[in-house]
Amino acid sequence: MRLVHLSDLHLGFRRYARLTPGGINQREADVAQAFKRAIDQVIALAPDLVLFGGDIFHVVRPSNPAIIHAYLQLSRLRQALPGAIVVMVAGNHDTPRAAETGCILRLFAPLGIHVADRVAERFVFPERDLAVLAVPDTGDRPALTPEPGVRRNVLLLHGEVEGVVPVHAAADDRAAATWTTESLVAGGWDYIALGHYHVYRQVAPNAWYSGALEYASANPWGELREERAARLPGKGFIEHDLDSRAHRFHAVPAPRALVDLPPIEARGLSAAELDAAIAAAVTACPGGIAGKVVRLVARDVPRHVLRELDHKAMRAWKAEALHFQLDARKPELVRPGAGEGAPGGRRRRALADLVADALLARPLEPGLERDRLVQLALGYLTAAADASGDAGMAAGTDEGAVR
Ligand SMILES: [Mn+2]
Repeated sequence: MRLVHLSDLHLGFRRYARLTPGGINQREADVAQAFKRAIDQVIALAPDLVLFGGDIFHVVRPSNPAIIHAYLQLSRLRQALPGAIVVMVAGNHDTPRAAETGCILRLFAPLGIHVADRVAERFVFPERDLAVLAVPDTGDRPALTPEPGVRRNVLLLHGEVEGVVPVHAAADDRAAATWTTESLVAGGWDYIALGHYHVYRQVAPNAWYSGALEYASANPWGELREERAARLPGKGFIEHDLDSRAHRFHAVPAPRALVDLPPIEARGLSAAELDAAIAAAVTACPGGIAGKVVRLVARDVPRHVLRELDHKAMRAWKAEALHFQLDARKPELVRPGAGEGAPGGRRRRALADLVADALLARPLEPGLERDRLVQLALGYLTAAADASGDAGMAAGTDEGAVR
């Protein structure tokens, strides 16, 4: 029995001001397009079971176009795969704070989709020897125990697994229920399908986040960085065989490129020199920046230099890209004793970033707290720098993630 696990569609997500010719927010259209592509791929795979891990919509009251798109795509899925079982849970984004608002996911139940939107529900399919415990992100915390006497037991849950999601990259701005890895795996499930974290990640031998289908969080640059560190091709979904345990991540081709250009170390540069460095970075972008979402970080930019930059050139790039962001950062405070040009300071800062990146992406043993691990490692780096007589290192993961 093969399942497909996808999550965090965030239909109706909007960002930036650009509209399509039809008047839809361009990023909203991209997110819709990614979902359509994913449904195409799922239909081609023809699985026995399709799991949606929540955050189907970005907001509790989605727009009519977002609702219609979701309905059409899910109808298409049901018509193409009439024999497949489809189960869906509500995520934190789908869940209204006031019960009387009601959950829009109910709309999909008449399509033959099994929806858990208020409380956890157990869906048992005796003819398939399958049970799915579906736990929405509504505050309901059922006992996570498999159905006795059934060969295949699946847990579908939207929530945050403690120690897995990096604090700075919290999947989104709304709090989700948290669970420990131990509480999830204790039941001995055949498969645990998780939603909430937007980057594909294995949490335990039988538990995975599928990740989102698009960069629909508050911090797409953190997502990109984590994907790079984990050597992921980008967004996608999971295909998993409950009998053979064959497991595969299917990438969904991104409707639009997000490009985080290599950061510029601007210390000591004049405005003209920084202008030239920015122009060079933009020119070096493979395939150009047209239509892309582009960020360029420039570190150590004093206010007066920022003011004097060539804003006309900047406007041209903003017009060419879907979104162009020059993320100019003020000089960081250095600790007393660190000279302006502390030798190797820049190299060691890069090392701190590298270490933090690797630890943020690394699969961890259950029970380890990721943030503590990162802090500990950065602390060791600082201590090593201190011991070697250099005090110029600012330990920390800058990256505008917490901005
Ligand atoms: Mn989400």
